[in-house]
Amino acid sequence: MANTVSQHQARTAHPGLKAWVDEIATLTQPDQVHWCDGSVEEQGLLVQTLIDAGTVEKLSETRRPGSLLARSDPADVARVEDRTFICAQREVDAGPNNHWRDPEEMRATLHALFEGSMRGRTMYVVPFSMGPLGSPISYIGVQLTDSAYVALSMRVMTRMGQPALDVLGADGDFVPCVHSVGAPLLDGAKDVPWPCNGENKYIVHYPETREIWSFGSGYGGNALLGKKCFALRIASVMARDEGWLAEHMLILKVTSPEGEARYIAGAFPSACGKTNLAMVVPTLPDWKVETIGDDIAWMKFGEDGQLYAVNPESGFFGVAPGTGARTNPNAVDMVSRDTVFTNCARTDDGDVWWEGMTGEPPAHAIDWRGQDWTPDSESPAAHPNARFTVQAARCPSMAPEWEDPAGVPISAIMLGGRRPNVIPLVHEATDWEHGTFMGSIMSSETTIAQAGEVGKLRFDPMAMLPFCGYHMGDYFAHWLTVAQREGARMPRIFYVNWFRRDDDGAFLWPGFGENSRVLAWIFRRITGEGEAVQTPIGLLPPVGEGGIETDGLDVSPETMAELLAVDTEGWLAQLPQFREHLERFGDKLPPELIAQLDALEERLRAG
Ligand code: GTP
Ligand code: SPV
Ligand code: MN
Repeated sequence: MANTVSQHQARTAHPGLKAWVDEIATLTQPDQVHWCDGSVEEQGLLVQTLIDAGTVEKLSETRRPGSLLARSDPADVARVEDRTFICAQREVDAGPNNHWRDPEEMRATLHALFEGSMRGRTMYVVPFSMGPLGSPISYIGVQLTDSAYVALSMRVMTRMGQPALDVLGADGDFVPCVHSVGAPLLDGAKDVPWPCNGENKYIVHYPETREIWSFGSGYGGNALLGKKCFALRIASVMARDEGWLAEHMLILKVTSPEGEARYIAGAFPSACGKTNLAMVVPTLPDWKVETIGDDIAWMKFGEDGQLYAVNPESGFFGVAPGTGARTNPNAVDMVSRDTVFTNCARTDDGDVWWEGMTGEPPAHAIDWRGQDWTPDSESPAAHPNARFTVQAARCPSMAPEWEDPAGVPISAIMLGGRRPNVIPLVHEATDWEHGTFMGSIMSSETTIAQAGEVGKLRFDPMAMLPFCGYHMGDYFAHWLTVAQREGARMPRIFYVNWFRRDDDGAFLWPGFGENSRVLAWIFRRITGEGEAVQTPIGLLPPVGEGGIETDGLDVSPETMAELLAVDTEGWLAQLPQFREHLERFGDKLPPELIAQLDALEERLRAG
């Protein structure tokens, strides 16, 4: 095996890239260096390496062809926001939304950690394109990693390998991303199935030099550095500097019964429904929804003044629990083969299982920790942040144009989060500035996608709180500024909430496929046919005629009225929190947002 690996040669004429790879190899001292070409042979090699190491096991070829199951270390199951740093030169540029460390001090800390950190391992050189290869909206990154699991995942999640090196050419720019699981194998020590460094995790970004260094974790956004680290934290800084938007948004295409199509983006925090909505199967007859992306949108202005979006990723790293035939049949089909599952349970017939996959749990399974599990067990079979990793091309609802290098024109942006009360099912901003304000006061209950307490309400502006690579006050200003551009035709902004609950904690709105009813109303608003009523908080669908289509919907008229009511008392009670939240951003808070808050208060008090 070692020989096969070392046979790979760098097929790049980029002196800067070669010098950097040499420099990092000298620092981290891997046994060998493997330049990833993205070939099928290489995929086979990575899979075999992972099987030999016990990191993954093959699932049944009849039940789940071409698929693998990985079990992570229980200390490495989600993003670690308290170990994520933005090391801008000046603390004020990182803002109160980020953990800041002095870049020089951080470089010294990391240098010590990375020194020799890849001993006994292979360093994979993973060139990748975020966005369609060669698109004017795309960028190149190169990740160095000592994890074969990460290299294999990057192959799914990005356009990885020789084609990315070809785009880079001899002198192109790339974002350097250095990753180590932080578990060197000294003197032939035996490896563990999921090497990581539970005590010493660092997810570090240098925004000015556009560099990423990640240490100690092999899981998801901590380790697949093209995703949150590059495509959001670093890209948000690039977008600010260059006049575009890098956002934590799904992108979908809606086609009406008349055959007209529109593209809509949606910013919901982690584990708040982006993947599900991006692949939704409408319950409304004759409406069609197709998928462009499920997590990240890069949007640049076209000559016509519209924002054109690409999905920078080429795969899905989706939440497994809750994914079932009723909630997301497209995803069920998509993961039926050629998928890497992480922290799901394994059934006795060599398949995977998770809570919400089927109505009936298996009588016995091996849980995500590798232990016997039965429906009587106290803990879930799959970790709540268990994920599937699969190529986007496997998704039956992909829109044919999902890889169009020109991107797709965005007509509307949805904002949303988990709010058990106050926030109605949907309301529309009166204009871009009002919509920016809505985004700035977004809040949501925390989920299992990040380490920490679950179900705690926190402000998460534009779903970017953990992902904005600079001061959020500057980020709000950037949203306001892009709309000032000559000839800009900004998307309309809508705030949705699928997560209202009754007094017993049950969801008031059935969600999933029924969300198509809200998409249809948004569509009609964009095309100018839809009705809305002006309220103190914005534009709402009329209850009944002309509003949300309720034919065939199993929700009582009373509940619909509750979902679409303006809870004036509830909003008034939140105003002091909104103010306190916005004031955190100090001098950098655009005055327009305080003016919006004052105006909202005035309208609410006027009734
Ligand atoms: P990240 O990948 O972490 O960014 O998450 P995401 O925003 O893509 O969330 P995803 O679609 O994976 O959904 C996360 C959880 O929310 C799953 O358990 C879903 O079952 C649940 N969910 C998604 N859509 C709805 C909905 O319309 N209603 C309800 N009640 N739950 C939903
Ligand atoms: C999220 O947490 O928003 C995710 C999962 O999409 S991760 O890739 O781990 O960031
Ligand atoms: Mn996400």
